[in-house]
Amino acid sequence: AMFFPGESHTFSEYLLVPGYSSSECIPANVSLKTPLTRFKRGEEPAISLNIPMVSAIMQSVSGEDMGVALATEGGMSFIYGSQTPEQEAAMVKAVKDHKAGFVVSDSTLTPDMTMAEVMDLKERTGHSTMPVTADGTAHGKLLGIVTSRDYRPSRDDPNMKVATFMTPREQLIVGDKDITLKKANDVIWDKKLNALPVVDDDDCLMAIVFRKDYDSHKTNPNEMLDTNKRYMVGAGINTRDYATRVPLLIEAGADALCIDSSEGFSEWQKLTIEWIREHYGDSVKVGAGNVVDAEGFRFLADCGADFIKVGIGGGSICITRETKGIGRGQATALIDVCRARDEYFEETGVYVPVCSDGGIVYDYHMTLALAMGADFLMLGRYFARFDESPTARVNVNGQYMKEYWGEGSARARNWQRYDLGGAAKLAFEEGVDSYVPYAGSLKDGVNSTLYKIKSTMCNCGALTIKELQQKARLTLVSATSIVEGGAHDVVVKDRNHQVASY
Ligand code: MZP
Repeated sequence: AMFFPGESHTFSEYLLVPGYSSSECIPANVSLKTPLTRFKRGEEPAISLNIPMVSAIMQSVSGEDMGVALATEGGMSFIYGSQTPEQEAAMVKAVKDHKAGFVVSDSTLTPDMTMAEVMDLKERTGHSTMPVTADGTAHGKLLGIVTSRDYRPSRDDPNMKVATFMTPREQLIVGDKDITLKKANDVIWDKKLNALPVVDDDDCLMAIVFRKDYDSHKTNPNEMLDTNKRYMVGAGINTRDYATRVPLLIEAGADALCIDSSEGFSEWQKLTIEWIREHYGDSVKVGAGNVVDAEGFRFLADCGADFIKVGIGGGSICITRETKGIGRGQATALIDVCRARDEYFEETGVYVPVCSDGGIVYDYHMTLALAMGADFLMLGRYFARFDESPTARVNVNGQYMKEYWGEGSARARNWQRYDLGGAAKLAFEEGVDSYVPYAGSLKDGVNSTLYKIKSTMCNCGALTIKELQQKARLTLVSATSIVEGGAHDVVVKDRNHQVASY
């Protein structure tokens, strides 16, 4: 047998040591843009993400609502493949057909906020819209908000939804434009405007409206939509029925595919990628995985995978390590694979993005994974907690939970993910069925996480993910220093605070 030197470690065993940060290094200046697909030196990737997050290829995570919500924030969902090709294609099409409209900042604003609080919120969430008052300055008091319930089909164009205000106002000033409302509930959306801050006579803001694709962490508002202004969405495939599934998914408009397998260092993946290249050339983008070492990476890179996923056994619902004894600590696997990715780039001039899949428990784990070299992250449990995941919200002992089950559980019966040839069935379980604490809307959760990531990047003196990877200084921590990192030697009053890891 060959023994890998040293132990394999996981994210919780590492910390970042801050580096010098200049006065330019503020969260508002951080870009989280990152490549999704392979590219040659000096060229741009065919697909980039504006935030380094994709949602897991799982029944309990990635359906239509997740697809729309995550694309809105600048990431991408991979619709689950453990359904018929027709069902999966219909979900992809539903995301693609979803009209990119306008949303109202209905989640975080409250009617009694002061202007200072609004500005603070703007800073923390990265929302681009500046509240503007009648005289064009930014002051006043927030009076109310418009919610998404106020959407109505436009009278001019029934395919377009517009915000209608439920509170009657005579005079509304938007930047340098005057808009006069004739009566309550009149449509006041002006298609030419990106943002529509509204004030009443007392210099009080009534509402802040901004485009869905108008957050500052998206460097170019249009980048999250492909040329027809449609949401980007990915889809999972397997190594069995690709000849049937892939054409349907491409026809439905999938932007990227990903072979969903618990173990990717296999000829099955090579055959799948070869089939795609034979039928579609490079026009269809396909990720592969999962692998946990340099050899596995190089194999899939040579097969032509557009991106490569790392991670075996680290998923929150995964019991593969217990049942089969295979896997590797996620941090060590990621560091090893990212080193191989960089060597491959040096050698061939081709950059193959690496996705760290599974095992993220705390928000800071995401920053660690990016610092260790990941280009983006695939998250299951994290997204399962939000309103937009396709599972039921249930009350368990007085606490709201969302259901979350593994693809290798008896409930999902995704035998293709664990397929090693032979009979088409799930021989034994590799995943569990579980609950995760309900965490509200994806928008709020993701924005709070991104702000933490950006703040830590600033502490490391980095304004881009590439810069973070170059500048990050990481240290392994001892078991006792992990204890030191939490609240210790005090009696914590609010126990919830201790478990509120987000
Ligand atoms: P996590 O974000 O919940 O920690 O992990 C999600 C990842 O776990 C998925 O993207 C997938 O790679 C993996 N997964 C999904 N189902 C199972 C299973 O049933 C699994 N064992 O390991």
